[in-house]
Amino acid sequence: MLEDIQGQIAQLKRDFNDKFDTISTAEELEAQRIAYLGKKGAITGLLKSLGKLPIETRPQAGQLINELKNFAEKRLEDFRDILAEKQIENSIRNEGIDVTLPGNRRPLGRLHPLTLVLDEMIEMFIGMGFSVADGPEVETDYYNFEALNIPKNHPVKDEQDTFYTSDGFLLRTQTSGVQIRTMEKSAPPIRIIAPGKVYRSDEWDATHGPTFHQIEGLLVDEGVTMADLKGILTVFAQNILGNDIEIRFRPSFFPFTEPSAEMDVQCFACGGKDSVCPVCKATGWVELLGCGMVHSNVLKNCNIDPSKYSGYAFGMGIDRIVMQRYAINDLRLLYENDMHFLQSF
Ligand code: 2U9
Repeated sequence: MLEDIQGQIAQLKRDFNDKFDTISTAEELEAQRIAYLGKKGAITGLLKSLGKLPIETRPQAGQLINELKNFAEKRLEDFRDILAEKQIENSIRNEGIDVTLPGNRRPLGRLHPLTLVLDEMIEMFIGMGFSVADGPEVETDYYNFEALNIPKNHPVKDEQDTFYTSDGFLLRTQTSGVQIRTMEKSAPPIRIIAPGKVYRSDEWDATHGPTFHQIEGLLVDEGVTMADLKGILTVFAQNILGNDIEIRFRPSFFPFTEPSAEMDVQCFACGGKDSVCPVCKATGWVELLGCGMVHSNVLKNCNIDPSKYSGYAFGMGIDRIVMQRYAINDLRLLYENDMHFLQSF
């Protein structure tokens, strides 16, 4: 009797194994499970028939059938994993994705040349004890002009024509409103720089545009003189252009400073030696910035007593310095976001 059962088990195992050759889907695998291990399955049936066997054969037959059952369960489980793997492979093949191809690299960004130079200058002034102040680019006439001793109808407003909104605001032509607000809020000593974007109603050409960048500085304290101003600007020029650079101050006029001056540096293109140099137009000098002692009217506008305090201020355009530093001959290159151009920095 035991031999009969052993024969049946061996046959069942062969059938069970052979069927796997025809299984290729999860549904077919489930049908296989039901056919052998379901309620009416072949292995389940064999287990149920144990009761009809002579009592002495039952333990050994039971063990053999249970071994078959465990074998079948394990084989079904393994095949489920194989099918899942095959399914992933198929879907990758059908979608046409080659996972062995290298990924798309995102190009690494870098700082814009204007930012590079601006950051370098900010570092320098921070090193000399200045703090960075910030303010709005959309301004009122008061903070951009009137507080700076530029009354309505002053001729300088022609040179600094800008963009006006219909409700009485304007795009700032200088960052000076930042310093006015700082003076309104805090008492001297004040030592700040105001870097940022400014606007003028200019058409684009190689050296002009409706937007450019400035850095302005302001120091207000007791006993500040023009000598302090010359000292700090000389150190600044030496830091960006080298210790051997020649500097000169020329008298000038700004409504917000008195006296006013412009600072020139020796032409760094020709060193003053080229009689046809296009950078200095053969003068040997290049204008770097404007400066002066803060006008007493400006101090008064901010409730600072000009008989007790004095201050100096300076302002310079960054774009022109960037163009000189990197030998860029057209301002528009700084604003076109051409990747070939920007990648060279
Ligand atoms: C306050 C008082 C005074 C800032 C100054 C200049 C001279 C100057 C120009 C340089 C080139 C602007 O970018 S540019 O066109 N600026 O020449 N700016 S003094 O004077 C101030 C600022 C704020 C309260």
